Amino acid sequence: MAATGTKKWWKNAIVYQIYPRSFCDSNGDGIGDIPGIISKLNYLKNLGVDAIWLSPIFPSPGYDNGYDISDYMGVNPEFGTMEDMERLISRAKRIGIKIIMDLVISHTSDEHEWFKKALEGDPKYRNYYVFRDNKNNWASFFGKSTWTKTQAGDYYLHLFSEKQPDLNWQNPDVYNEMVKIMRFWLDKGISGFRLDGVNTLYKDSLENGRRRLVLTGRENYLNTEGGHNLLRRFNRDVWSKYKTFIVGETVFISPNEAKLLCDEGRNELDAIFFFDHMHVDSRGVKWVKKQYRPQRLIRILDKWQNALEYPANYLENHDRVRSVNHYGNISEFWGKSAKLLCGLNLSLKGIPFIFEGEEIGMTNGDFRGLRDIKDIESFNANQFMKRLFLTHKLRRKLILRTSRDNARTPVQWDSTENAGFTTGTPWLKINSNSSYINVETEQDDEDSILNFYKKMIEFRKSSKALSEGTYRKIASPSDVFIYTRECREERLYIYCNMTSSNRAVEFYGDRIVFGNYYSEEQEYTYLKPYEFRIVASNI
Ligand code: TEU
Ligand code: CA
Repeated sequence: MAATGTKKWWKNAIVYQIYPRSFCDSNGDGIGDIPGIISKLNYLKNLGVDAIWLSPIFPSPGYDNGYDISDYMGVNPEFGTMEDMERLISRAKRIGIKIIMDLVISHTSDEHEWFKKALEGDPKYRNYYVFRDNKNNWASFFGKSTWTKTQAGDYYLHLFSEKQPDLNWQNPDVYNEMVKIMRFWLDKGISGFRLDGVNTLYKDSLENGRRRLVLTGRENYLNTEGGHNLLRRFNRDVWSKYKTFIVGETVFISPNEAKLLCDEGRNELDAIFFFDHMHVDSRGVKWVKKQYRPQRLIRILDKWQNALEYPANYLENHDRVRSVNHYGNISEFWGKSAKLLCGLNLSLKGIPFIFEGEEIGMTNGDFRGLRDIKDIESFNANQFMKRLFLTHKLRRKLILRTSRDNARTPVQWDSTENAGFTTGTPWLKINSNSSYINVETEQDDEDSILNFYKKMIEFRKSSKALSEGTYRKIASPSDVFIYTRECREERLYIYCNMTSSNRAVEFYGDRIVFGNYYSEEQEYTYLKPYEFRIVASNI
């Protein structure tokens, strides 16, 4: 697949994110698991993806669904055994799929041995975390204080929940532990890591921060020089020794900071996830909405296309709402808009990430009320809103439409009662639209979203312009995204009408080679609602 022997494998890769809890349950306990993933490897191969990003599978008390790790070198019994994991790695390898593990190194669970020993007063392990006699004014990601009082009367730092104490990255022992952990998994045959919140690791100081609406205190730890140094050391000591792909989840990241992290010459990360496009329709905090305007999304994507050589492109993940709800239209144009978003994500420059269920056009959860929601972030938000005296009705509305659980509902495999996800009771409510939005139904339908994904993936793989070419935006109506992807042999014009009405556009290029409308429906002076098309040019 790679053009030259030296080209890094991930530069042409298409990655599929699995949130194990919601993917496929093999034993009827209602929770997705590793044998479930193994049973779907052929499905993924058929879809055409090259790598899987596996959300955390480590032992965890599960307050943040595995993003609170209590043992980095084990497997959560809810998901299976180490043998299952080894089997997954070797079976995937046999069919040419690589595995990227999600590693949360900014914090552990408070039930990790290290933290337990720290609380017992063991000085070695106390220095793994951040204990202080006094709190500062920092705000946490989950809307509560960042400091929790211990029985001894002092406080520990946690940027997320109190169940997720932050590690002290100024302590070289913490670095050495993580080196061991990364080698342990790489030696088992995985191909890299998705590093959770990786630009927050190294705290320069614990000074009070400037007061902000979101994340007061962040200037003390975001993108610090100490943080860059840690990544360079990991790269030198571990990653460069294996053929890894390392993608960092980076919060509040700007293009300039991202360039520093991804610049090949600096030997830090390979790619980063940016977030701007997730916030197009919110005001400061995600619970407060403003109207979605496609031009804002287009402007942001264009900015990131120009900033980085290999942007990690995604339209949804386990922390966000479903993209077809976010940027598409789930009533009249569900199929068309889901295909448009597929076309967009898979024709941009960079590394496309597909989140489980996105390929069949899964929509947000249809929760009946707050009682259906399980996420800790939603729980905390509800508590917070209660303190502000928001009515139940309002809290319900704000939380249901934005909760992370919207993307975490079980994958819909068929039209049976529990959507083929489980034979038991699913841990999170399955969307009732599984009667028609499901893998089995879509496999049999030539015109389905799923088959569109397959064709688009194939198209991308067979096109040098799409997988390796340059990107350039072309002037267009502000809510239509038109760009070229070009290499020496091939120039493609990509058209994305991001709206639910017709849009007049200039027609460039010679032949329509791909699209989400039938050729007899395609016009040469305007685009139809959510139309996606690729036009080749004779150069
Ligand atoms: O998310 C980090 C992060 O930046 C979150 O604040 C994210 O913006 C939030 O979930 C949106 O509501 C990572 C994981 O992806 C997330 O699932 C974890 O909860 C979090 O780290 C803590 O480990
Ligand atoms: Ca299970």
